[in-house]
Order: sequence, then C-alpha cells, then structure tokens
Amino acid sequence: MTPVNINTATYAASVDINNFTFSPATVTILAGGTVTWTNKDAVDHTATDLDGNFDSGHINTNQTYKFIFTKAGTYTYHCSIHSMMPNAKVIVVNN
Ligand SMILES: [Cu+2]
Repeated sequence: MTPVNINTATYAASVDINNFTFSPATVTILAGGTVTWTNKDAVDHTATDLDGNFDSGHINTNQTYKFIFTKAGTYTYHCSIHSMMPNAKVIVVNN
C-alpha cells in the first residue's frame, strides 16, 4: 500500500464516476473535509460505504453528491447498483 503524504491532504476532493469506475479510486482528505462525487455516466450510480457511514442514494447523470468526513479512517465504498464496479476508497487523516 502506498503511504499517504498527509502534507498534501486538503479539505476537499472530487471523484468522477465515469465508465462505471470511480476516478480517482482513492482520495485523501483532512478530517472535516468534503468529498464531491459527480456522475458522468448516462446511468445512475451510488457512492455507498461498505460500513454504512454514508450512502448517496441514486446519483443521476451530471448530478453530484457531497459528504463531509468528520472522523479519520479509511472508508471503502462501492456502487450499490452495479456490483461489478470496482470498490474505491476515501482516506481521512487528522491534521
Ligand atoms: Cu453504478
């Protein structure tokens, strides 16, 4: 696993959902920061945490979903509609 450089972490990250893939697959933010997902596909997707910490519900084409991460940790999520889509991660670090 690639070490996280917390010096480069910021309070905001963006993830595109494109071609049934979360891109980038891993984003790192500071605790209290926001991740924004944008669905660039023609079909609905979700960003759903495997541990239930967040769930976007259906994100329509060209719509966004934002979640504020208050607790440090590694959050693995997937699209609950398409089980073949690869999992992705949000890493939240304390500043
Ligand atoms: Cu999907």
